[in-house]
Amino acid sequence: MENGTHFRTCHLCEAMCGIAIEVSDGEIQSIKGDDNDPLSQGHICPKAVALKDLHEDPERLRKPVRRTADGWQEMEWDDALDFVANRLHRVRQEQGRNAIGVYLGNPNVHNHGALIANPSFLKALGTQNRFSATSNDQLPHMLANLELFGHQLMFPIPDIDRTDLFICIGANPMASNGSLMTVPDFRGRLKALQARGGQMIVIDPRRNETASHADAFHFIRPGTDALLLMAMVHTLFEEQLVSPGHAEQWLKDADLVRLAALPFSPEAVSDHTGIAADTIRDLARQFASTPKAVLYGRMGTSTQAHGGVATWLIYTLNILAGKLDVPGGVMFTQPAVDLVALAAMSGQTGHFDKRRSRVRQLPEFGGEYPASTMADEMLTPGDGQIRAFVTIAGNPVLSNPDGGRLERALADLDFMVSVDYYLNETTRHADVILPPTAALERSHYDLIFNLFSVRNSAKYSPALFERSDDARHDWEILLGLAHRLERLHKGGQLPLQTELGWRAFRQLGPDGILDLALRSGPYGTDLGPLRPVARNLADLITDLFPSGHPLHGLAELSPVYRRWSELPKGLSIRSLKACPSGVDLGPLQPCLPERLFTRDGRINLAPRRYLADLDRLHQLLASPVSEDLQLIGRRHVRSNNSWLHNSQRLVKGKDRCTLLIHPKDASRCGLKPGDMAEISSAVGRVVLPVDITEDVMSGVVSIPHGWGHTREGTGQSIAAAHAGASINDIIAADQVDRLSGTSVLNGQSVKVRLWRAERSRKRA
Ligand SMILES: Nc1nc2c(c(=O)[nH]1)N[C@H]1C(S)=C(S)[C@@H](COP(=O)(O)OP(=O)(O)OC[C@H]3O[C@@H](n4cnc5c(=O)[nH]c(N)nc54)[C@H](O)[C@@H]3O)O[C@H]1N2
Ligand SMILES: Nc1nc2c(c(=O)[nH]1)N[C@H]1C(S)=C(S)[C@@H](COP(=O)(O)OP(=O)(O)OC[C@H]3O[C@@H](n4cnc5c(=O)[nH]c(N)nc54)[C@H](O)[C@@H]3O)O[C@H]1N2
Ligand code: SF4
Ligand SMILES: [Mo]
Repeated sequence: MENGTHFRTCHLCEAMCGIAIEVSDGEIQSIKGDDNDPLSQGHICPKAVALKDLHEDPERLRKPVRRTADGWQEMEWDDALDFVANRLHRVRQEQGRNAIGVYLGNPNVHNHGALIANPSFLKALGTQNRFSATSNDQLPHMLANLELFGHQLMFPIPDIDRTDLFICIGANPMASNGSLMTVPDFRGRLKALQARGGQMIVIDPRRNETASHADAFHFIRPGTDALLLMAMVHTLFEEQLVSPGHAEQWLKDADLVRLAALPFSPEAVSDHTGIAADTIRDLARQFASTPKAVLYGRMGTSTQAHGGVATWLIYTLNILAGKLDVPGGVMFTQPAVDLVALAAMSGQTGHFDKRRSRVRQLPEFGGEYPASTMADEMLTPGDGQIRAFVTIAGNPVLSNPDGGRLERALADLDFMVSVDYYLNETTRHADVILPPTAALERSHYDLIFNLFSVRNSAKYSPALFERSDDARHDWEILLGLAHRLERLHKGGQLPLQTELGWRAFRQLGPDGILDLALRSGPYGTDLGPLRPVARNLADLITDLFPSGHPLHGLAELSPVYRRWSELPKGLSIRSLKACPSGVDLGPLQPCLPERLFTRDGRINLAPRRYLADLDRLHQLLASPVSEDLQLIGRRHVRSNNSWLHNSQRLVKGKDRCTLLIHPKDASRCGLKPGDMAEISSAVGRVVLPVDITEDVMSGVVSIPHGWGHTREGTGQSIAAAHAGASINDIIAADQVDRLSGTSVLNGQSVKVRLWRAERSRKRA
């Protein structure tokens, strides 16, 4: 490791901030924002500095460990991989392939090695019991992409740098730094927006960190967004404000949307949403009459009982008001590794509800079942019951609804393996933990977040620290397991051609494949005489990917592809290495209709699935407004899901895992400042300090997720000293958005009361 400044991308959240890491004597001296990064221009948040803690954390696992009667025992890599492959193979032989379940957590998408290796591993597992964080997150967006644009990866992204009106509903980019909107320095971009006379409006059950910078803010009752959005659609039609602009020529069935919205007048939805009818009309008018405007929704509108319909309506409003595919509206990215085009070329634009889960009959999305039903599949006997489980970079005990039940299910398995470098609430149930290298020991390229970026750019970061001989990357672990499994399935031997493929894959590694993808992508370099060689190589390795995997398209791509012929050329790993702060590839560009993947080349505004789900919305409108307290989540800029709490500098200070409650509700529940509250639901209860505040809507309480480091036998002492409680211990897993299968993480009913032990302690 050389002394000096190393430039790379922070991989912790979606913002892709450029960082400058000062190293001397093999140690990190400082981590600062990289002013030359074309996207983030020097911005970072407090988490970036914690990359040092993560790297140096003595509690981070560095070698495989196996659970024994005398505790965890270290293993050599080959032994560990053989052992795991044999155990998984045995389960498959004895109980069938679906007896193995697998869960992929969020950090996989921040890791190009894992992204490239996972499909081969999943193929080798061969199970239909696949789960991921998607169904606790962005599934409704992917479904809307698929239904409206014909491709699950066609995410419309707010063109925030050129818009004049940013309506933010159910998102908190000031804390999250943006999601499905890679937007480093949201604050700075917002200031610029406001400086050019633009406005931001926030709609949320909590006056969140983003709201405090807004020009207008409206409370909304959790789970009622679809009603509000319907009323906005209603108003657009009623007041002849529908004006799709250049998208009009590809639209169909707008009239069905008009009819669907008829019963949802602003007056009709006002009580339920908690927003005055006049305010709703004004919102619709302001949105329609501002030429450059964006309506943006995220976790709050997606992970709730009507997440599917709410997300569809957000898309629909943008389209009806003429904000799609125009500067200042919602636009599509053109990343250097064009996963959209690659996937389309290999025939994989996505699918939904091709089959249903065994126990609850929930729909698959992209080959995954809703994570809310993971425990059911483990605990319910019968053919296809999950008896062995694999987690890769996930902590579902804390991140999944009803973590308590999932925990019991994990404890009851025949075998479990986790690819993870922490012994945490989930991995403590594993028989073997396989820890990968830490982020700074591997190269980095954002395959996914460039799809969401508010501006096109590209950046490659080589590994900063050399890994030890005894360390394995995620991709090596996954390929190691996949190769062993494939051999075992075939009775020990694979055909020569396949073995050659494996060797080529390992030799190329994710960086070799990335290089091919960059060179053959929109900003690549024509390979010239190397093209046939690359094609053979790509053909060889693509055998190892499932059919329909984006990499199958690799050999067909070309930087001189018609649509791309205008773009600047020359990207490869080598050329990117010469620009360690990254290269700017310009603002988002209109790309429709070429980039539409629907069969008829049009945008169907009223897909059957959404219309069929409107019965539930009518029922919501017809039922009385709930008197129960509604639970919502929250995020804090110094935390990241469940796994950064072992960094002292991030957890220090005021307790952040608290219950936010409105003064009226607090007094109704007999709570005063300084009290502890017991929050309970049908599935569990947690106890937390109360934070009484008018920033949360009356009738709503808020708890952040990712806490609850109270479980025995974990290996994160700092996290355990700042344990908090897990919101997912009281979120029921049987509540999903019935349309999409997405977990209802926001808007479940809970009961709150003074915690009795606290009461008695005070009396004493
Ligand atoms: N109630 C509620 N629940 C939620 C949410 C919410 O808002 N409210 N949010 C949901 C969302 S959006 C998400 S994305 C999920 C996240 O849920 P998960 O992905 O299940 O959980 P994380 O907390 O991100 O845990 C990541 C795990 O990966 C490990 N890890 C970190 N980096 C690496 C790596 O490079 N390689 C490997 N192999 N392991 C690594 C960490 O040690 C940790 O164990 O939580 C969801 N759960
Ligand atoms: N600091 C930090 N950054 C992160 C993460 C993190 O854990 N910490 N996680 C990353 C991940 S994995 C993701 S997916 C993103 C998420 O990014 P965001 O979606 O921006 O983050 P959240 O804080 O979950 O914002 C959800 C908002 O919805 C509101 N809300 C809850 N229920 C409702 C409702 O029914 N209707 C409406 N309108 N609003 C509602 C909440 O009050 C909250 O303000 O953040 C990413 N960035
Ligand atoms: S916002 Fe913070 S955590 Fe996210 S990429 Fe930037 S520095 Fe990293
Ligand atoms: Mo997420």
